[in-house]
Amino acid sequence: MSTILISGGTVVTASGTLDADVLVAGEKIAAVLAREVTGAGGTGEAAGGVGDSAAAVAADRVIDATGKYVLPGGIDVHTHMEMPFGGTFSADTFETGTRAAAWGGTTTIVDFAVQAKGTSLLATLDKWHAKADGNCAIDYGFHMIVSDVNDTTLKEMDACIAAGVNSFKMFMAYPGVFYATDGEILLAMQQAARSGATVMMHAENGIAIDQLVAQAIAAGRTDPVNHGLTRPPELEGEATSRAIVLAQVADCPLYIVHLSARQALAAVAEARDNGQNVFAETCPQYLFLSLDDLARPDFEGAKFVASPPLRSQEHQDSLWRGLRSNDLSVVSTDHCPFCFKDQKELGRGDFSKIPNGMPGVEHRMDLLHAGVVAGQLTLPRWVEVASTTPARMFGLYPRKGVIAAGSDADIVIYDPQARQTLSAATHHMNVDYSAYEGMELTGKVVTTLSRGRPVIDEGTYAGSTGHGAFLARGLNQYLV
Ligand code: DUC
Ligand code: ZN
Ligand code: ZN
Repeated sequence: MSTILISGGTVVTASGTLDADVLVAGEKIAAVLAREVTGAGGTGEAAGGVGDSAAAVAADRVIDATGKYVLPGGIDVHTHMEMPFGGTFSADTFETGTRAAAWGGTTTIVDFAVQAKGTSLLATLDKWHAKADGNCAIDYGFHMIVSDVNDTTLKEMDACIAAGVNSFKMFMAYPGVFYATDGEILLAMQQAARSGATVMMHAENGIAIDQLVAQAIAAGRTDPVNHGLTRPPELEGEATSRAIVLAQVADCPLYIVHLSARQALAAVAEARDNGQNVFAETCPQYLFLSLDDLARPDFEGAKFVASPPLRSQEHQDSLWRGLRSNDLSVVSTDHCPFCFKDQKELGRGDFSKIPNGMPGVEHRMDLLHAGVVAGQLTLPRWVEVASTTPARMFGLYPRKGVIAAGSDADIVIYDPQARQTLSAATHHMNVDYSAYEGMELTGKVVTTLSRGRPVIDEGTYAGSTGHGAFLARGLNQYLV
């Protein structure tokens, strides 16, 4: 079994930082070897495997991580590779998307299998396995999008759970496509609750939104900014509150995806204060971009069309606060890239035809590190929202999400001083624009290990298609 010693770095986990060397044996972390404990917060998970001094360890390879952070690999629990949407497909395949993820320090994704109306959940799952199997550079799991609630679907939810897919996304938006009525949502929540599975909700009031969209188009307001203006934050707040009530009645764990509005955050915070099993994620685009980007001239705003839409600036402060208070527990990307040329352009002259989604899987760790640099998050909180909590929320912990003896050696060596400029010219996602073009950041991935295998090795791609394995997941580990 080959061994790697990562020496001289600062191990960062959700519970603190520790000056320690990390010994990898085969696919697992064999030991965390403390050099010196750095005060309060320096003990905890990172110290779980403290053993011999590093000097005594011989390894096949030694990676010098002096001056670098050593992190558990990022876990992005919201991606859409090759997703059918709006008459086209998201532009990253499992191959290109997982490669880009690794460049950015993400070692696990959880993608969404999408049930089309009139099809079965199990056939859908087979289809998504066929897309991913043998193509991924890093490990992956699936959630299931339920868009057709009927007796067969409800029964199949249990079979999905047995197959390691125990989180089911539903939509209060997109009438006629993914939309589920309140009654259908209640039925699916009751079904999920019997097994302790989680319902994930796209919480926007799609019925009201469709009226606003029709009014805007009829009035000739067709530019991309109208995508945002016709999806006001109040309608995200309302849908979030309604989802919370339905989950309460069904006694079902609820996870609000891609939360963007302070009204929605307030509803989540209240439910959590009341002891309900309600959780939420936000995404970097809602922390760093705004309605002003959607309003960029010459159709450039189309690059920023995603749902829920980018919000005005004041929502960003609430979201950062929510991340600190843990009312927002996770940051995922909702990576759903569509090229500007030929895909976003489908909506020239009618914003409602612009495919909804933005690229981001490559830059989540870096953008959140920018939040650390700006004082919005602490280092351990960075790791917590980007890796440890996603692992616990979606039943992957402690195999993933922590640097500890016995865990998978999914490890990122991160240079906190390196400078980089985000650009479509240098990113690895299969999309012809960057939502963050020209943004200068401090911090960059040097090396990414997936189960002990270098995928990014000192700034060079060293991975292989098909290394990534399917992860059957357990239940949410936060239920109260
Ligand atoms: N919701 C998502 O979660 N992803 C892409 C589009 C959408 O509306
Ligand atoms: Zn959604
Ligand atoms: Zn999504």
